[in-house]
Amino acid sequence: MTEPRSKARLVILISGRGSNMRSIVEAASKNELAVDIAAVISNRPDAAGLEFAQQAGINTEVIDHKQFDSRERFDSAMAEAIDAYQPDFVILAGFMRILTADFVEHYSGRLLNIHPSLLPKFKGLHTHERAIEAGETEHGASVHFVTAELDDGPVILQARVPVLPDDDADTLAARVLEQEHLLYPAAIQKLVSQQTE
Ligand code: NHR
Ligand code: GAR
Repeated sequence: MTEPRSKARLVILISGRGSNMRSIVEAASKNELAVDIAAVISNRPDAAGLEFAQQAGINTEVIDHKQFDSRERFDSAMAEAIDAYQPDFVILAGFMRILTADFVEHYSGRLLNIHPSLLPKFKGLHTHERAIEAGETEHGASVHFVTAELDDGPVILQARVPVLPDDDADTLAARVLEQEHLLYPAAIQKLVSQQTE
């Protein structure tokens, strides 16, 4: 008899609403995604997603970036908290702080982000406004490995949506977000199944 292989462990980093975190937690609880969620960590004490995670029985922590006098010290505190959970993957899900090169290197090949654009288009913030402004007819989201360069790492999976003539940033964001909730669990499952092949 072979020992059952333990599931991949995730630590999820959020800054706000946490709906992508929630889609990952729900996919894991339905066994569509073979992972254990070791912890959810927020840089904002008031992140709405923390409450959902607590109610789901997941370990939560807050590491408030405002309590640190440099990005380096904030990132060191984050890494210490994350490493205590020994994760296989660290998942940025609406995490809004740019990370130092040292942090990114420490999690090389294990650090993922979901970005609301069809990368390499529209790196950075306010992607939906910028896609409409540019007259795009197609927009979407990308799950990518995080590298030191912002929104520049290798893409794992993308989802596409049309931009409709009457769209504003909010209607377009909502259409993209619906796809994000399917995309992120699918991208993580892709990596997890490669890892255990
Ligand atoms: N860090 C590195 N090194 N590389 C990436 O690719 C990263 C990253 C950290 C976060 C997510 C990213 C996105 O998907 C992400 C990718 C925040 C900002 C930003 O400007 C930009 C891109 C992303 C996340 N943040 C401001 C800052 O000064 C703060 C904004 C705020 O707090 O509201 O860090 O879009
Ligand atoms: C999502 O649309 C995500 O792609 C985007 O913020 C939203 C977070 O929603 N991420 C970024 O812009 C990263 N800079 P959520 O908190 O409900 O998952």
